[in-house]
Amino acid sequence: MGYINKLVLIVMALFCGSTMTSQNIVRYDLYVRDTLVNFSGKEKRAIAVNGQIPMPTLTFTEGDIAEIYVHNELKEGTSLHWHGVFLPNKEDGVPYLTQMPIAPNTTHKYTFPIIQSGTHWYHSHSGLQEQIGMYGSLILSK
Ligand SMILES: [Cu+2]
Repeated sequence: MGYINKLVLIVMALFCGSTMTSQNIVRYDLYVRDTLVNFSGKEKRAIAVNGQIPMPTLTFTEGDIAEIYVHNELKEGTSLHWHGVFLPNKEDGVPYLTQMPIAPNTTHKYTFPIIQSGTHWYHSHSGLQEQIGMYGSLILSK
């Protein structure tokens, strides 16, 4: 085998290796629960995810595969929309358009490859859930 052929093989092996190591599966589990907040002397219903408002900041690196498990512990349907993120349409999180609502006491898995970088946000696309706590940051690094 010639020197050039060997070089081509080595370069290809390096390239494939780096491609494979960049395809990390990054998993988050989000537990969606009713809660009460009191910001002004009066208790109001709110929704906490993993016990917090806003929802947890999700961090990914370009090239990752996102796996986000949504555990709906509400008494109503929910959904998550990944604002401004390029993804397969079925993962877009718009109830009755790209999926059915995530039913109470069920788990839904969103999965999509991260093919961009930037600071984004994600939110519920069901009713007024976004306004009462279901919004969070999405950090996609280079
Ligand atoms: Cu949005």
